[in-house]
Amino acid sequence: MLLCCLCKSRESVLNKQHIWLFFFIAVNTVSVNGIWPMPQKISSSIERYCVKPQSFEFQYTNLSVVKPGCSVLDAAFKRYFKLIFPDLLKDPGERQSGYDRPLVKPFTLQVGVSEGDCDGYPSESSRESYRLSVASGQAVLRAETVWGALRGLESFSQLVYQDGYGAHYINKTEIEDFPRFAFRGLLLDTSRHYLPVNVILETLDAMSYTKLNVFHWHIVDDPSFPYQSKFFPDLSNKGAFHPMTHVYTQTDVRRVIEHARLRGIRVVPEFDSPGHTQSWGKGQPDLLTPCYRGPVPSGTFGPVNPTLRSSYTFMAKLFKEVTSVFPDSFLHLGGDEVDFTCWKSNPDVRSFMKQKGFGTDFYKLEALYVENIVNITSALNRTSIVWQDVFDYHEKIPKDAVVEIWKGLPPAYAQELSSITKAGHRALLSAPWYINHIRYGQDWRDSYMVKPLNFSGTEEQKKLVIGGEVCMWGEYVDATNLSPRLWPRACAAAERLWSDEEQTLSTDAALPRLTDFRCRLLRRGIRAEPLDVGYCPHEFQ
Ligand code: CP6
Repeated sequence: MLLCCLCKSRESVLNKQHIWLFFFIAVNTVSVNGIWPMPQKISSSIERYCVKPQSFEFQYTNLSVVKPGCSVLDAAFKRYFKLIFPDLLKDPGERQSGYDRPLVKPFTLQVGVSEGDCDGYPSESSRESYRLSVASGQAVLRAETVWGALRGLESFSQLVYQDGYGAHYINKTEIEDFPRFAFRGLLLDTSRHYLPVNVILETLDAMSYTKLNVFHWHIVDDPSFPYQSKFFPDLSNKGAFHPMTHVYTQTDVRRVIEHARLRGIRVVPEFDSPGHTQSWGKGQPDLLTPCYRGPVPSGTFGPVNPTLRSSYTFMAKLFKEVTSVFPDSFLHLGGDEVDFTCWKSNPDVRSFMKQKGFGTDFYKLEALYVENIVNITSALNRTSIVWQDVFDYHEKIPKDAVVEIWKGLPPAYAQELSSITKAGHRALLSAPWYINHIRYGQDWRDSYMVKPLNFSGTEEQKKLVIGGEVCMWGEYVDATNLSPRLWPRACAAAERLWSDEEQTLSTDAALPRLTDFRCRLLRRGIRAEPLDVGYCPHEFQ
């Protein structure tokens, strides 16, 4: 006797005619290993089980240290129910009273977490490993932390597939999984264009689907200052594109951080200085360096004025606020692309240089500035991340600062990885993943082929590479095109940063899996662009 996976009535036992139908459905249903990024270890069988929304349940195992009431997992169970059964519009109450309930054997996903905190934030040391075992009528997911359980729930949700008739199945499967790198980031730039909070939240959703775990929020820059500061409200009142509609209020920021937390995503803000600060000057009059044309001020401004005490007291107060709002232990200080032209033109800066004995070496001045704000950051108990420029110009930065590489093609960034880690710094790689750059064709293949540890260095040096980031700079990106530009292209880097390199060497092998995953993204409401000619069973409406 075969049980029917779609039937709702008591006639759920198949007759002979149905068996042919069953056979037809079985051979017409492709069950690919749909998990993206590829788990470290997975074995699956053609034995499959039917999963029905009417009788599917998440449960905490008896031994689980975290129990019902755990904010992270309770919320995740609700989300993943909807993701697993996307076309179920019925409310959960109706599920319980389904008339076929007594006949249908429930399928449960038992989740057990061995050490437990549900109210904290994911951090650089969060363990994200999990084990998942799917057998008849039951699946078991075990993880050390709720963050690992979230990764396992995502994998479980991707194991469930539908046949052409809409019935849901899952194959017998064993998974043992953990990330290759701890830091798997995505940079969004909300200064070149304002991104509405909902767009950020949706991006966080998609990040969790692909196991990216750090949202690097490049929140302010030259064109606009949308962060609404408690201490310095004029920064956004005068520096945002619009003081009311194009700002992130304290409530907005808290929503983003909580949405991210519930998905195991860290939020690392970047307040880039001393360059890239034009918008700051509008609301903080003496912060930027006045540029001179000959002996007179030209009316334009340059980087933050490194010669004034007031610049540092301002930065200290701003960072004190920022670290009280953003709980992450990392703070990105920027430090990239400092243009010395304005400093050179300013007579006060020049006499400060003389007094300090810097001669005409403006890198020394930049170094002094960065040293000061790194110290401010350390005093607030935060780890600094800086762009590679800061390291390249031999400034004194503490060993615990993380250096992010953004320049160059393969040999150049490999060389940079080598020298940064040789100096004992942790390194973060983003140079090969500037996916705001687009070109015709399957450009995700370039991102996929990156080998982050392919540089000359000792094992100790390789351990200092904490991961990488996909960067979506915003000059040509706003809410209209963010999603299709990001997805599925960012998935290539996400797999490179999570999965075992040896098992994911071929882009040709990845293509059908990524094509499948892209359809899943569409099914989940993410506007992911196509990889090539073709169609999805459920296309974007
Ligand atoms: N903004 C800031 C940018 C860039 C950087 N910093 C950038 C530079 C070159 C390219 C893309 C982005 N737009 N603040 C460099 C880290 Cl190709």
